[in-house]
Amino acid sequence: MDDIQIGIIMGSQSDWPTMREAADILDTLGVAHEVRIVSAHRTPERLWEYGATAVDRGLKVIIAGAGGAAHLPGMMASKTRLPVIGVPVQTKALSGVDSLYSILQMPRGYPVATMAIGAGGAANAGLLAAEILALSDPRLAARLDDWRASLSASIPETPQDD
Ligand code: RP5
Repeated sequence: MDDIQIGIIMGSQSDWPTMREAADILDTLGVAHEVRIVSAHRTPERLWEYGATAVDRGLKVIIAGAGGAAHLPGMMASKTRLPVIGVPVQTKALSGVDSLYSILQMPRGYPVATMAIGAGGAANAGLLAAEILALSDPRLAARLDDWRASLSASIPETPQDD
């Protein structure tokens, strides 16, 4: 694998089962990445440090997942000009709609590319990050094309009985 260009961050250890989906897809595509717990509320200095150094460390895209009052993706977008992809983690109380709205409704000037709630959203965050890197990496672009063709080929034309 090449230099680490994608950072996956999440607000809590409890987000990892969801955010692992992003890491797994990047592993499948052979994209180097790092994974960190960075909480907007519990470790604000860690958040600030991560955002302040991300460009100089060579990161190109940040995937940020959080649940509930999910301020991590937006705060990270306020601290770095790198593209931030937000993943709303599903919550027990409000099923992740709280996470979704917290991440989605950014003020003009500080975009966060917001994915769907939960594991599917995390997987898509990994894919979107890889697609961004593939704009300037033809070998990764070829691997993505293969992955997409393989997914397409796995879908049957007709439904089967159980
Ligand atoms: C958020 O609070 C985290 O992103 C997590 O989704 C949620 C609950 O965190 P824990 O109480 O499980 O640590 O900050």
